[in-house]
Amino acid sequence: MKLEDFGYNDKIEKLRIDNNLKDFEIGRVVSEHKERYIVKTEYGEFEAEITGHLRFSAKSREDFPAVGDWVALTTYDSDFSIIHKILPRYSIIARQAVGQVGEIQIIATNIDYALLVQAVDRDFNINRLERYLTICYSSKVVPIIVLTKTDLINEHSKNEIIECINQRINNISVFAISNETKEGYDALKLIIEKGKTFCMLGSSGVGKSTLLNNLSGRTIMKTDLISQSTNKGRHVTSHRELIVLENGGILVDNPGMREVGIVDTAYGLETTFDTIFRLSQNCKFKDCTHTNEIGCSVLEAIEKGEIDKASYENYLKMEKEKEHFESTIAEKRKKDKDFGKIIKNYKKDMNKNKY
Ligand SMILES: Nc1nc2c(ncn2[C@@H]2O[C@H](COP(=O)(O)OP(=O)(O)OP(=O)(O)O)[C@@H](O)[C@H]2O)c(=O)[nH]1
Ligand SMILES: [Mg+2]
Ligand SMILES: [Zn+2]
Repeated sequence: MKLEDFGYNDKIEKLRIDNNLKDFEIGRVVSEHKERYIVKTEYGEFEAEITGHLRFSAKSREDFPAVGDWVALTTYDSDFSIIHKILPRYSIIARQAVGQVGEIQIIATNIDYALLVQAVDRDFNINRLERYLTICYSSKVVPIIVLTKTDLINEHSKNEIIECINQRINNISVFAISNETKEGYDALKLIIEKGKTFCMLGSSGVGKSTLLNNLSGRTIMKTDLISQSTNKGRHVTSHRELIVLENGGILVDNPGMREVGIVDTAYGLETTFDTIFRLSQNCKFKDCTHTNEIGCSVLEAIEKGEIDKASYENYLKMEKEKEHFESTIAEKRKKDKDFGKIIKNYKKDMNKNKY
């Protein structure tokens, strides 16, 4: 396969030249298993590890390769390779790492479009959808909503869900499909362009892998039912994987997510809740929290029924979460800095004592 088949283009070639990486081979990380990576190059698939230098100079998770990355590597005969450098990413989909306060987890990089997959049966949740949207907007990734399992409900219920989305979310394409009957597939296939990378995000069991298998014409990912009795989200897909589809589109499958903690860079919330942000320009106080202030344009709009109250509440929750995340990160950085100072002073003292 050619690199172009995996999404390589002039922009990435320019990055390679600008970063003086002409002497290396170029490949794309298609999956990751605990610091071992599978990288596809023009010459095939290679298992890869990173150089010691990359590992020791890494300050955070973001400095390690992730699925979707373009990397400069040296390949060896035995299908083995060493990654020397990660090319600059044009988009990063990230969330808060589960159970690690103040840590970021990269879901995938260099993604053009995110398919936000929700099943129309028990999974559909508009608040969660706004959460995914925020992640997309702060990642500079274009969101597309995909509702699955339409075979399980009637036309009326389906339209109700679409109406519910339209009331709270603007300007985003919504596709309703069934992986069973293939209803809606033709329309969805039209947007899966050759050379563009799509990433599927959603809870466990909504049909992401089934969709990927159907679109690829092969059984690449294992799929399974979630236990009906315990409703436990057994993570059927256990790792991320990037796959080239029959029609040339590139699709990343992910394990289902239970928690979607935002790591916002302001832009995400501003775009998802653009009406609230627009109104907040007119609030009497510059630092208005839109919760109890006099002269708050947001609260006035809610009063008049111009903003959906549930959407506003969801916004407040995420805004709080964002602030908490930012203050945790700031605290961490300060601690690291203080610790760095202690080490530096210690070294200084050691040197003083030497002479
Ligand atoms: N009725 C119906 N069942 C579906 C549909 N799509 C998927 N399923 C079933 O739902 C179950 C879960 O599908 P998967 O494709 O494994 O779900 P997933 O989103 O990949 O789940 P994780 O890998 O755990 O994140 C399987 O038993 C599928 O056959 C659909 O459109 N309609
Ligand atoms: Mg899956
Ligand atoms: Zn206000």
